[in-house]
Amino acid sequence: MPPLTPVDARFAPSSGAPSPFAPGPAAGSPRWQPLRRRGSLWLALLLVVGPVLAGPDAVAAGGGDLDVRKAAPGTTFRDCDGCPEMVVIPQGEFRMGFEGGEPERYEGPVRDIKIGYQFAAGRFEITNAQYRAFSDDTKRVSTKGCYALAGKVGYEYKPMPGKDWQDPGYGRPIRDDEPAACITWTDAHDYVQWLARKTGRKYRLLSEAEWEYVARAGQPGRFIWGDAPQRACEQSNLFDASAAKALPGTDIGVAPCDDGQPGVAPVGSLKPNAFGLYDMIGNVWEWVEDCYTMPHRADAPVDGSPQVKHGCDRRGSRGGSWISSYDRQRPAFRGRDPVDRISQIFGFRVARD
Ligand SMILES: [Ca+2]
Repeated sequence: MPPLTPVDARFAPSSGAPSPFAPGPAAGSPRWQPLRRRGSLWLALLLVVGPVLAGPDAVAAGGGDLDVRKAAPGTTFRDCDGCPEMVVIPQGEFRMGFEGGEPERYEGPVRDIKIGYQFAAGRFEITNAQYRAFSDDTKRVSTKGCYALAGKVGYEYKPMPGKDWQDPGYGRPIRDDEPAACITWTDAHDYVQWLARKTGRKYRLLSEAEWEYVARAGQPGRFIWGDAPQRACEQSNLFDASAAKALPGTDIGVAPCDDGQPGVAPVGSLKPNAFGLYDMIGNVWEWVEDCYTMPHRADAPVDGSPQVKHGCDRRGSRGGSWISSYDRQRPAFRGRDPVDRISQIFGFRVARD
């Protein structure tokens, strides 16, 4: 096996080769629909008022004994002070994946997924403040040597001695409200187990299918911004015009817009999606529960549960980052790395049943 590097370090800019995204059946397509009329109404309601409900001042309520399988979709809550804010997600179905992708990163076959249960997803990526609470409470010894951008010019990611989540290599102190980064899959998994113990609630990571479902939020196709690339920066902190200006010589695909964030950004800096979730695409990659096989196996679950039987030397990560190529900022793109991979652009989001 060749040396493994963070997902973005393997990106090869276009060199005249055919686009890896040859036209194929559109993922998503008009077949996305909630399972029941009740769900359809919820989605319609969320599409209209979700961003309003999810505004920065919409303080979470409830929590504790909240039954996410019965609560109204769109309900936000927090199970304790310092716990992540959660949003109740309606059941539904969608088409997962894409009949294309980079060489060795085929994203198909496109599959029909039915999520016949409600769950809650983190409204934001887990922040440094939230991760610190876990780290302090468990006296966790952080892994050092995080892959980080090696310089201010060009795009070179390599293990940086001493770098960890407390100093991911930004060249400045971290902020409490930025997403925790330099997080391994094991770190993320241990966090949700700690949070479950602390709250007595069923916290876990999202499955790949759940992640793509909530990232799409009803949006089929390659990008969540549809066919309007100039809108890419509305919801997503991407490698955009401001990042390209701040990091000259970084030869990766630049988003055709300006999100005003040259680097990692505090969570929730941009607009939420129709489910009221922030930063699903961009900011940091988000670890998911699933082990990685490519293509999806014929016996892989299609009910929203994770695939954890095969390929568990690597786990999935989703959603791109503030320094990912534009072609990777797609809801179907599948990152995959060893469970102990530690990178400046790897973070996570939590789920709860
Ligand atoms: Ca940006």
